[in-house]
Amino acid sequence: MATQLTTHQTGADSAIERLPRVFSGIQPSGNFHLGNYLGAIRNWVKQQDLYANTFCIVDLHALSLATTREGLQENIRNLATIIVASGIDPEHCTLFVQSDVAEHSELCWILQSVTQFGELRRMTQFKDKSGGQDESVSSALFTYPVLQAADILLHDAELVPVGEDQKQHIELTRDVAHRFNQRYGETLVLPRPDIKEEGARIMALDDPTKKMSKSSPNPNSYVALGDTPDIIRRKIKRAVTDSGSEIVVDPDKPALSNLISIYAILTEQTPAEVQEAFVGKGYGAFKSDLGDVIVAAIEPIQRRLAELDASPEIIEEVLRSGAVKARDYARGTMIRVRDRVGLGGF
Ligand code: ATP
Ligand code: LTN
Repeated sequence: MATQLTTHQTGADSAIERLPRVFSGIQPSGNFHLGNYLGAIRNWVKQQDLYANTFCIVDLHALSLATTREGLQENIRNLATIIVASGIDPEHCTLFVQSDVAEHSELCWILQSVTQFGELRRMTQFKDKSGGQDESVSSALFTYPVLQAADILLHDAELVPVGEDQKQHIELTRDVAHRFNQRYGETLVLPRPDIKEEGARIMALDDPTKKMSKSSPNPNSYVALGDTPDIIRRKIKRAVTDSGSEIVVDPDKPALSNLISIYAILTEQTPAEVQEAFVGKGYGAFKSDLGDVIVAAIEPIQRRLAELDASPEIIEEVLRSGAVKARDYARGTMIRVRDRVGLGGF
C-alpha cells in the first residue's frame, strides 16, 4: 500500500507555507459565546487568507477544570463544528484537536524546565480561575500557560490572534522561548499577540466590570452561539444599562458602551457612527435594533451548523486530516528541540 504523504511533505501547500505562521487555540468548555466569536474566531476568519493558519481545540487545557468523558467529547465536536460554520476553511487552515498531537504534552514538559514558578504565580487567569482556592484546584490550572506556550512554539507561530485576556500568556510564551534560546541556542520563534482594538474584551451582559465568560453561572450574562433569536432578543433587552437615556459612548457608562461596541463591530461602523445613528432615540429602540443585528449575524452560522450537524463525517474528516498535518509539523520541531536539549536520540 502506498504511504499517504501529507501536503507538508509533498509541498502541495507551498504557497501557504511561505506566509507568516499563525496559531490560536480555544477550549472545548461549552457555551461558545459572542465574546469568543468577536474576540477570536471572527478575526481568524477575516485574516485566514493572509497567513498560514493553525487552529487548535485545546482539550488538554480543558482538563484543568473538572470534565466528564461524554461532556468533553461533545464539546470538542460542537466546537469544531462552530469553527467551521463560522467560516474557517479547512482547505486553507489546519484545524485539529490538541491531544491528537502528543508533541504538545512533550514540549510542555521540556518548557516547564525553563519556566519559573514565580512567573506562573503572577498569571492573572490562574488567580481568577482558582478563585483563591489554590490549595484544592488542579496543578494543571497552574501550569496551563506552559502548555499554551508549547502549543504556540511547537508550530513556530509568529502571530497569535486572541482576546485581551490572553495577552499575559503570550508575553510569558515570549519570555520562555527567549530563555530557551539563550540556554540552548536559537531554536524557537518568538511570537507576538494579535489583539484587535475592537472586540478584544466583550463584557458580560449582567455586569460590565466582568468579561463575557463561558464559565459564568448566569446564562443571561452571555449570548451563546446556539441561542434562538427569541432568547438573543430577550437577553439583550434584559442586559444592564447605565442611568440616562441617550445612546452615548462614555467611560462612565460601561454597560452601554459595551453594547454599542458589539453593535459597531457587527455592522462594521465606528462606535461614534452608532452613537450618531441613535441620536434622539432611547435605550428601547437601541436594544431592539441590537437584538436584530446579533440575530442577523448569528443566523447564517446557525444554518451552517445545522447542515454540518446533519453530516458529522465532514467534521470528523476535517479533524483527522488536521491532526495529520499538525503532527507532521510538530514532529519536525521536536526533532530540533530534542537535539538542542540533548534528550534521548538512541
Ligand atoms: P472562560 O470565559 O470560561 O474563561 P474563555 O471563553 O475565555 O473561557 P477560551 O474558550 O479558551 O476561553 O477563549 C477563546 C478565545 O476567546 C480566546 O482568544 C479569548 O481571548 C477569547 N475571548 C474569551 N472571552 C472573551 C471576551 N469576553 N471578549 C473577547 N474575547 C474573548
Ligand atoms: N488559553 C487560551 C486558549 C489557548 C490558546 C493557546 C490561545 C490554549 N492554547 C494557544 C492561543 C494560543 C484561553 O483560555 N483562551
